[in-house]
Amino acid sequence: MTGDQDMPAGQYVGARVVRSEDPRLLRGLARYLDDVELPRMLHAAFVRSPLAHARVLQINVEEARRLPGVVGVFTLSDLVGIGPIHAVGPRPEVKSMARAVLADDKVRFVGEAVAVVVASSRYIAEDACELVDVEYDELPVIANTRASLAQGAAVLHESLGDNRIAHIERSGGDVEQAFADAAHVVGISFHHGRVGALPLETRGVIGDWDAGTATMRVWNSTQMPHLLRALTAAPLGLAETKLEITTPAVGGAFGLKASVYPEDVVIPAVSRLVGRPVKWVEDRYENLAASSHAKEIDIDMEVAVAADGTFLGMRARTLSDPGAYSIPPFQAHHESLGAVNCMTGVYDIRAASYVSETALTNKAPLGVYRGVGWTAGQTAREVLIDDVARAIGRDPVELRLQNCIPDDPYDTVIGPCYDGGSYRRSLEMATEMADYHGIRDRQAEQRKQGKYVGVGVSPYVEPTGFGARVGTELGYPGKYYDTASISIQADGSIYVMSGLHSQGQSHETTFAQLAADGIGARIEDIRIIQGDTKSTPYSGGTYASRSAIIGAATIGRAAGEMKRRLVALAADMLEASVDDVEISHGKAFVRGAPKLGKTIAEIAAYVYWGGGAASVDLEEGALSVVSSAAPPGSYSNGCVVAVVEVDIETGKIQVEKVISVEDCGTILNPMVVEGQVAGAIAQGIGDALLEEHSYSEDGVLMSASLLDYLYPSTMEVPNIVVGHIETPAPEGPGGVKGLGESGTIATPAAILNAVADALSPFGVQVHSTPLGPSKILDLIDSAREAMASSPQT
Ligand code: SMO
Repeated sequence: MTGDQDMPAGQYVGARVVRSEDPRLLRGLARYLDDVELPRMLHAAFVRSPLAHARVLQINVEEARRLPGVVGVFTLSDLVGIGPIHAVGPRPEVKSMARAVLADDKVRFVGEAVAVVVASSRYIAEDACELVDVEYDELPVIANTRASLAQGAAVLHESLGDNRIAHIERSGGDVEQAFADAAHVVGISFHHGRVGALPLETRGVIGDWDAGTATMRVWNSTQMPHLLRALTAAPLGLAETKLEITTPAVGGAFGLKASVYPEDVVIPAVSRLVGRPVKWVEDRYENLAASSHAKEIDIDMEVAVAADGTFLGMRARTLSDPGAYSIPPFQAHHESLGAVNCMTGVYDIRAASYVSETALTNKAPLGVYRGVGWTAGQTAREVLIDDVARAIGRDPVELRLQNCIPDDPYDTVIGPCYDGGSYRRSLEMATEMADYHGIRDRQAEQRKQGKYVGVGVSPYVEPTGFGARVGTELGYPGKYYDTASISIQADGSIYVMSGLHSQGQSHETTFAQLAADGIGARIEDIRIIQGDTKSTPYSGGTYASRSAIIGAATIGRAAGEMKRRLVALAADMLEASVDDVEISHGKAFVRGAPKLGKTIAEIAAYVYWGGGAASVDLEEGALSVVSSAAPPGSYSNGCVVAVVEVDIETGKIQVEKVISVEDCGTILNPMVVEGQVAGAIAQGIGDALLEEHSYSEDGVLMSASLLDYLYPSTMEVPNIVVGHIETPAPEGPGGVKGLGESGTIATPAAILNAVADALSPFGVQVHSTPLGPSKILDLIDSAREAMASSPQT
């Protein structure tokens, strides 16, 4: 282990410590939001727009109000002083927006909340929604970004002037010269489809206004309790100290729960109005229609290549479809900017430029979802590189290795400064694990037997931690301080409090590993408290693969300080010099005499009850530590290889094998890393082959149920093989880099490349996601037609 001494090497970090969450989760004992029952609790349901774009002329709620069991029906005009939710452009090229918490004079996408009913049961609330009569005047529907930017297009938000909500440009190196010098220029127009994160548990909110203390208690299945509090306190008209957000067990989030939604404000607001707790749990239609969608983007990308295959330069233009609203904290431009932030990947390209655009449409707002931006950018680039290899007659792996950056730290020309990794080694290791050359050798024979097997590679770099340096490099300048606290109770049991909140990331296990090693405590004495805004110190929350880095930095620092205090106290009790005292497995002792040591419980009792700390400064001896850190963030890297077989009669794609070599620096727990990688790869498979939110030309959501929105199951996800490389982060903490999104970032390109490789006898190019069977058959058909009409055949 290298880097920050805040995190000393110990016995738990790096080990396959069994997840302490699992007994609870696997036996159905975890308490999720919907398990929370409060006395006198009411239930809410939302009236949602069936139209994509319309003026709201009138909302008649009288009949709904008369239904027995209904306690209140509220439209925006009833929510006096509530909202709006602000999405403030983080830079001048991104327009700011304020979103009303229920429809104002217009609805702008199918599923937008127009009114809310509060009733004694969800059933009655739903029935009452049917009785709310909304009079609409339909407006022209902006169905895609082309229509959005067309002359004379209907404008979604008049206050913005037009629909172009963000336009960001950047250039590094002499791009003109690079393209002038090129022997080949190969380009791609790539479309990444609109998908959703689809957590098993949908969103949910409970509001409980406490009139006596004028305090709002909220339960919310968010990824970022403090950030949600910061962004909803003002719309609710409350100080942050008067808004308490408790996050129960969260059943998956993947970015979908890292945005601020109207319901996050409306439910607490109506609880205050009716003076009773109100619960709303999103149903699956609402989840598909009105929770954030993700990743819809067009990418034009071209690469300038020298005669010997050297990449000289790259240009990209992205145009993302963020739907109807910019939603905080990440906002509408996030997809479009993320896709170009990574555009040079693991390649040594000294000239690159991009134009990143975002144009509003009448669809559900785009939010973040595992690998946001990077997925589409990675897919476009890696598919383009396979196109280049085919165009100039080179092996795609060999061409990549020729252009790959060395494993040392590397500054790209368009922002990201990688802190060193295993860019080459991971590509070599992954292709070796996949038996890449063996597959190539067998391909020709298999084709003769009508078996179309292909292999695709996708080396990646993934920004992690959203840190003080990396955030700035990606266009989000800031420090992003996070905090953690550790306190020891009189019996020696230890609270570790973190505002980071797990949605499956195993915080209770990995944070306990970090704290136990840092303090010298027994892991079983540690209790992790996470997420709750009242009991845990300020934190940005868990997104952008930041929990490992932030946890290692903040908990590592607090644990180091706690250890120093325990050693000082033990030295006092043992009448020894602090330099001679060490602490391990919950006991402090003079080196060489462990039998005579003092347990942490004995030290704690000495402090709290024993009138102790006689010769130790009380402040130093206090067994409660708060630490704060703003680590720089990092870049993980690795390589995904996919092997597929395509049935050219049915168009069905079977993913035979996925291999992922993952370098996330110092590994906290290999089992957790493997779980993260496997889950992300499953989502990457869904992204590449199955998942798509589609809208009709008049803006109706066609993928409004799980019969229409396809997602991967065990039948589509093969065994996943993970290889580990550990290149510690040079800037700490403890060499940890963070991971969790690489599978979603890199798998789609590996699969698309494998499919194009399998179908190379037909000359098929694969330039969009998802790749359903009918698309495959169309690609084969049109390739066959082109071959039939071409003079070469
Ligand atoms: S898309 Mo993730 O929760 O940063």
